[in-house]
Amino acid sequence: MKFHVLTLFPDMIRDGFQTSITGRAVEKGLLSLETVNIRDFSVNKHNRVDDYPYGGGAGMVMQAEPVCRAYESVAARLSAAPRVLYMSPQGKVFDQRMAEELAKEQELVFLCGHYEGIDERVLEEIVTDEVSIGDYVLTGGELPALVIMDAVSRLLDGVLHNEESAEFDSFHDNLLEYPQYSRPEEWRGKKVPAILLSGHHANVERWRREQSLLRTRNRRPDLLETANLTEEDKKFLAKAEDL
Ligand code: 9D3
Repeated sequence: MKFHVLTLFPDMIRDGFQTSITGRAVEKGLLSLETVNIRDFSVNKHNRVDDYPYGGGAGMVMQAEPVCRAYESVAARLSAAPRVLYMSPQGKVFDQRMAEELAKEQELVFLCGHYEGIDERVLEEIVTDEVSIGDYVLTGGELPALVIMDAVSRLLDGVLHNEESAEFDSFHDNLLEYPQYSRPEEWRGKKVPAILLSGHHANVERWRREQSLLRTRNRRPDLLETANLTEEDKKFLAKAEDL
C-alpha cells in the first residue's frame, strides 16, 4: 500500500506515521508514505495558499489551484486514478468496514484541509470519498488521515505479527473485549478472578464470552443489535439482567 498525503503540515503526518508498528512496516517495505506540501504549489509570490471566502464570513479558504497542482503531482506518477479521501467533518463517518474496503486499494491519496475549508470546485474535480472520523471538532484533517492510515495499515499482510492478527476475529463478533489480567495474582489487595487460575480451558472461554457480553450490553448496547449471538449467549444475557 502506498499512502500519499496532501497537507500544509507534512511534518505532522511523517512524525505520526514513522513511529511504532506503521514505522516498522515502512522499514519492512510493506507500506510507503509520501507527503506533499500544498504550499510548494502556491501560485502566489508570497507562498500563500488561502484567501478570503466569497460572500464573506470568518476565516480563510484554501484555494483550488495549489490543491489541484499538489494532487496532479501525485496522479501524474500513477497508472490509474486513485481514490482521493478528503478529510472533512461533513464526510461519512469512518468505521472498521470502511478500513477493510480501503485496505484493498494499491494507492490512497489523503487530502487534509485547514482553515474553514477548501474551494468546492477542486473538491468536485478530484475527491472520490469525503470522510470524517467522528462528531467532534479538530483543527484540521491531519490527525484523521493518520487515524485512517493506522487502521488500514494493520489490516495488510505482514504488518502485524500473526499472534496479533488472530485478534481480528473478536471484533468481527461485534462484541467488546473481556478484561485481561497478568502477574501478580494479587495486586494491592485485588485478586485475579479465580476461574482464570483454574486451568479449566472451557470454563475460562465461557467466562470470557460472558464478560464480553456483559460489557457490550452495559457500555455499548448499540453493538448488540448487530452482534452474532448464539442461543446460549441470549440465555445468559436474559438471566444476567442485573449484572
Ligand atoms: C465553521 C464550522 N466548522 C465545522 C464545525 C468548521 C471547521 C472546523 C474544523 C472545519 C474544519 C475543521 C477541521 N476538521 C477537520 O478538518 C476534520 C475533522 C474533524 O474536525 N472531526 C472529525 N473528523 C474530521 S476529518 C477532518
